[in-house]
Amino acid sequence: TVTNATVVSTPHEGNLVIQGKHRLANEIERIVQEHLQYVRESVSHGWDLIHQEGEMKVYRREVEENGIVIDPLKCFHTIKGVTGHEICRYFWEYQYRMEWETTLDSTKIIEVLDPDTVIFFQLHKRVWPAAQRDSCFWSHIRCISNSEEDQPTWLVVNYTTPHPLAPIKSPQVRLVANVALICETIINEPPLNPQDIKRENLECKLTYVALINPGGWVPSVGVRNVAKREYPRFIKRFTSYVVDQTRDKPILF
Ligand code: 16C
Repeated sequence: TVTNATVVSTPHEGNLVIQGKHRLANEIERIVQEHLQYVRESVSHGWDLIHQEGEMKVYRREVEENGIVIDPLKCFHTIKGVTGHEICRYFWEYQYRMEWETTLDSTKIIEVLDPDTVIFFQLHKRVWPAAQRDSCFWSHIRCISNSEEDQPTWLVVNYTTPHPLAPIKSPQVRLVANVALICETIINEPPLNPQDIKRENLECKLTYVALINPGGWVPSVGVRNVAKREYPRFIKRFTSYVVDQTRDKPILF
């Protein structure tokens, strides 16, 4: 029996699955919309370009709250040979995470809310002399169709949530994350027949935003140095990982 007011039907292996609206559906909707707005805001005053390499540009805004660094970060990149769906899929899927994530000790899924939404519990590498951080967040992948002709926009949002299976245990400190990866696919010199699109015709425009609150005091200079080094390293490593993984596979539009 479906008791919730709103139900959606999704095809799964040829059957229709009726899903009730889960407890986080409204929050997810709100946060996804916020990111879609935020991604359109340009980086102007207050944003510093902290790293530039080829097509990649990483910006941050220095912000502190009660003496704790919570600098928002925005990264733009263009990657040849992959689609936005591929980039988002590899970022969202649990099975690939430890192959590209270098700042984690562990990751696990503690709940599946629907086919596109799971809850992760992660243990981050310790940055000396600060206490080790962990995180618990819902992770949602979504495809947004703009029009019949255009390629859809894909996005993944990772957003902190409490969970009974992930109690906060000292000495770990729980960080607060609000991260989004938003990708558009561009088809260059499109062949007349869409079936003939090759990887060389593809380009993915990626925007990555991270709003991280370390959840407790950490020396600001240290955090800013780690962030300046680690975000560009993550973007480079993760995107080349996806390029390598998909090179000889059929294109996932
Ligand atoms: O978005 C990324 N990864 C996703 C899947 O894991 C997910 C992650 C969200 C949490 C990101 C917070 C990372 C802070 C961890 C601090 C440990 C850094 C260890 C470095 C050791 C060499 O969305 C990709 C995330 C890429 C993270 C780059 C690191 C940024 C450091 C920012 C400083 C935060 C405070 C540190 C407190 C000690």
